[in-house]
Amino acid sequence: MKKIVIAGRNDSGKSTILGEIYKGLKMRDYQPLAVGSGVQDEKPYLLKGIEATYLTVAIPEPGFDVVSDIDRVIRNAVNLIKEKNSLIQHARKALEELNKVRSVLELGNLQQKDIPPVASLPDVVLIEAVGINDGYKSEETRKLGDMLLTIVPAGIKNEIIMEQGSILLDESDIIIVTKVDETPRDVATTTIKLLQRIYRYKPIIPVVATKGVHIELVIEEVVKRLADPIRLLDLDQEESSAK
Ligand SMILES: Nc1nc2c(ncn2[C@@H]2O[C@H](COP(=O)(O)OP(=O)(O)OP(=O)(O)O)[C@@H](O)[C@H]2O)c(=O)[nH]1
Ligand SMILES: [Mg+2]
Repeated sequence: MKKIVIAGRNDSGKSTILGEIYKGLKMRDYQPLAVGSGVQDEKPYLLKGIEATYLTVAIPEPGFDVVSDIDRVIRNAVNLIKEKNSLIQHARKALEELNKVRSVLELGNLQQKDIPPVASLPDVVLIEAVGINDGYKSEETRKLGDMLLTIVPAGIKNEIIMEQGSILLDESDIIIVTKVDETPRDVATTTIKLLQRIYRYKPIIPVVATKGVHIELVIEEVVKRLADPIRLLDLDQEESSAK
C-alpha cells in the first residue's frame, strides 16, 4: 500500500490539502486511509469529509521511532476495518437464520437494511507529518512514505527555501504552494519563481487550498505517480537494497 506523506511548516495548509486529496482520490475510485499527527486532527478531518472508518492518528511519543510506528498504526487501522466487516457479515448471517425461523412461524422477514454494508479496505495512505518549525529539514519525515508532497505557504521567507539541507524540499515529489490568495502578489510570485529556479524538474503547483483552486492539478500528479509502474520498480529496488 503506497504511503503519501504531506509535510510542511506549521499552519502551512497540510490538513486542508490532505482533505482535498482524500476527496479527489476517492472520486477516482481509490480508498485512502488518512493518518493525522494527533487527536487534534480528528475533528477537522471529519469536517473535511473524511469518513471516520478511514481516519486514524499516529501520536509520536518522545524518543519513539515514528517511521516504524506508522506501519503499526496503519496495520491497526486496517485490522479494525476487517474486524468490523467480519461483525457485519456475522450480523447478516444471524439475521438470515432468524428470518428462517420467523418464516416457519409465519412472522414475516426482518429487513437487512439496518446492517451497514462491509467497508472496502484502504488502498493508499495519506499521512500528515507533524508540523515542523525548523524549515524543511526533517529526515525522519522523508522516510515516512513513498511519495512526498511538500507544502510551502506562499508568504514564506526566501531564506528558508534557500537553506542548505532542506531535504523535504529537495526530495519532494510535488511542491504545493498554498495561500496564494492571501499573500501579496509580488511576494507569492517571488516564492514560486525561486522554487522554480531551484527545482526545475519538479511540479510546483500554486493553490488556494481552502477553495479547492488547482487541487485537480495536484490530484493528477499524485495519481500519475500512484499508477506509474517504473516508479514502483524503483521503490522496490530501494526497499530491497535497504534491507
Ligand atoms: N486563505 C487561505 N487559507 C488557507 C489555505 N490553506 C490553508 N489555509 C488556512 O490556513 C490554516 C491552517 O491550515 P491547516 O490545513 O490546518 O494547516 P496545517 O499545516 O495542517 O496546520 P498544523 O497541522 O497546525 O501544522 C487554516 O485556517 C486554513 O483554513 C489557502 O490556500 N488559502
Ligand atoms: Mg494539520
